[in-house]
Amino acid sequence: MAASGNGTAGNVPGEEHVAVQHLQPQSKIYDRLVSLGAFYKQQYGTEPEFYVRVPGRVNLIGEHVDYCGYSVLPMAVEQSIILAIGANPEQTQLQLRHLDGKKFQTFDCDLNALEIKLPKVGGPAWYNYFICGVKGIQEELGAKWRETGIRVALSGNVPLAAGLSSSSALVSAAVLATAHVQSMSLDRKLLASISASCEQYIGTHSGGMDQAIAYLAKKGYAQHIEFHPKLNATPVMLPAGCCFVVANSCVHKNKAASSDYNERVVECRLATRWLAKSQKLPNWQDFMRFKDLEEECQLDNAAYEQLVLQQLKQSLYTRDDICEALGITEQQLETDFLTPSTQHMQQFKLRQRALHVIQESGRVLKFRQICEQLQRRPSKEDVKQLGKLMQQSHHSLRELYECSHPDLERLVALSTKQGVSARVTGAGWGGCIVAMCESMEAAEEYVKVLEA
Ligand code: NG1
Repeated sequence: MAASGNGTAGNVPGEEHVAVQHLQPQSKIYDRLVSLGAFYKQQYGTEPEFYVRVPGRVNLIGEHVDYCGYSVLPMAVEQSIILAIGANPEQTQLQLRHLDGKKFQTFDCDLNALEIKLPKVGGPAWYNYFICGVKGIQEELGAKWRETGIRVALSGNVPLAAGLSSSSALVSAAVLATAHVQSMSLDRKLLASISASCEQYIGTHSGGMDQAIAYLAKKGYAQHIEFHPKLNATPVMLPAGCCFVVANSCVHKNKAASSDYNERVVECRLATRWLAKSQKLPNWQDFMRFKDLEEECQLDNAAYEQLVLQQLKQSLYTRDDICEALGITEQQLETDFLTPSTQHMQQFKLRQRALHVIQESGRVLKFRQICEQLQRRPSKEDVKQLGKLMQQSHHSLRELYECSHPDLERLVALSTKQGVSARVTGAGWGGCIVAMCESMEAAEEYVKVLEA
């Protein structure tokens, strides 16, 4: 069973279901499946009933916009999480075994008493991501949840804390596996939404990009994923001949162990509320996401940018500034806007964050449009435009969103020197860049330079 690739049509129009496939010995991942199956048998003394595979992803453009309601353009990578699963009706235990047992400790707990433990310092232990997924299905099923134990063996090769969505691949895999054990219908969009909601138990107030691409990726395409008015994915063919290279700075950034990501989420929510008030909307207190405000005020991208420049100042906002302008108390600021990990925030950058989000959302639409144009008629100039959009995205992430890292900058500088357009991919502050090379040969040369 795989949460990427082509799905089978469901019974309900518009639904696309995860395909349940038979193991193909010629498949690229067959060897991984066989060794994971053997590990499962060694651990539990019986064969697994089924496998689940969920890919990591690389986002080509549209960074830090999903939680503001805007669309993104990711694609799946080959690296994936694979689970071998079996139900155990005799008891109600969740049993987790990682193939790399030296790094990832074994975990057992009762499915009726799931608890996600978030440490004060450092990131959560790996099995918490799995628990999120099981909890997501438990909540979805409510009284329909069937008591049965779940045995799991896991193999993963998505680089950790590298912006390639290893955490969401694990959460989404747990959701898919649990849904199948519970004989639920495997509608991709529903499972993607459940996965996005339940990953919030980890404490990161992320959008739904990673979980959406985990379920909606299609071989040979990037996906333009929209969240508004509802989750939707449109396959986008990338320009013929171009090669996208993902390079890891090897700086680990565990989002759940820092407040950087949630701080940006908070600033975006505050900026939205501030702008909504400036527009004298009767319901201005309802707005939390830039996209909803855009729709309400029927703003196009340029008008939105102007609004940000007119209404938000460059310098830092204090708590007092915010409370006074929004007519709220400090306590309301803490309960309505700040998350548990951002209670310490004293100052906020609103204009810079808002500008990035609005401009980046425009770049995603342009990127898709140019890709579609390129399918109709090849043009070197258009390919160059795609590279420019990636460069602008990176510049904005560095300057306005402040989520780059000196080692990422070194990679980007090396790329520019080679005439290759590159940008940080994923949340940033470390992790990977994605670079666009205009031919396979150029990519080979480029990779040699990076390796050197
Ligand atoms: P990564 O890079 O995998 O941590 C995070 C969020 C995405 C998105 C990007 C930035 C999670 C699970 N994912 O991805 O939703 O906001 O950052 O574009 O937090």
